[in-house]
Amino acid sequence: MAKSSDRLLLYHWAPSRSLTARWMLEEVGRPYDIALVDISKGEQHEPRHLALNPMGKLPVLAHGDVVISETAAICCYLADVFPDADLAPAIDHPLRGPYLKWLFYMPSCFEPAITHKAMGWPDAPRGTLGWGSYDAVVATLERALASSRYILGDRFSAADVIVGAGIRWGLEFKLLPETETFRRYSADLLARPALQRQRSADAALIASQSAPKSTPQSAP
Ligand SMILES: N[C@@H](CCC(=O)N[C@@H](CS)C(=O)NCC(=O)O)C(=O)O
Repeated sequence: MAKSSDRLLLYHWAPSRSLTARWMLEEVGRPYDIALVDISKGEQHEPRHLALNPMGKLPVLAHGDVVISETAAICCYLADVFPDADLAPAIDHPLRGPYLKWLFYMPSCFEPAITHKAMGWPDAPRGTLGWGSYDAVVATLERALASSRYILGDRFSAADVIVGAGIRWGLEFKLLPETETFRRYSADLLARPALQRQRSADAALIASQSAPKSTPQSAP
């Protein structure tokens, strides 16, 4: 079992879902290190990465000897291991149930629904799909946020990192309707210093990847 003081190491690439894990690390506010795994070169399928995540995917977080993949699980783990950051309702708090529901809702309903739509796959019977339908998924989220600042009301939590990342991504790629509710929620999250820190760190990382590796020497 890891101690909260153990080293946090994020296996990361930008752009990727790993940006969400890094945002969460910024919300936690503890020092962390980054190990780059270049998914454009397929490094996520090399044996040393497969030993961490047999799915060959990012993000992966190592905390001491604990290794976690799946973005929502990483966020849930960090919120629980660093309770001082106040990013999760305690296990006996009435909001713990809704908190877990939204953490699971995004990867198990939102992601497949939005992927299905993005791919233009034909509709399947509602009862067969775990997410019901794209319209039901979007309407459920919209209703939950319509009269609430965050997904749990006035209280920001790790669930907003997961819900917010999904909504921001859906808006960016025009896979979600630009409703007033989604726009307002997304703008509120964007104002958070932790998200700003992650965005500028990853923008710098992306810029450094596209920059020429060495400066050409001047002609004699
Ligand atoms: N269910 C995973 C999905 C992770 C995922 O699909 N990551 C992508 C980057 S956004 C990846 O690593 N793709 C590389 C590949 O599949 O080869 C999560 O939520 O963390």
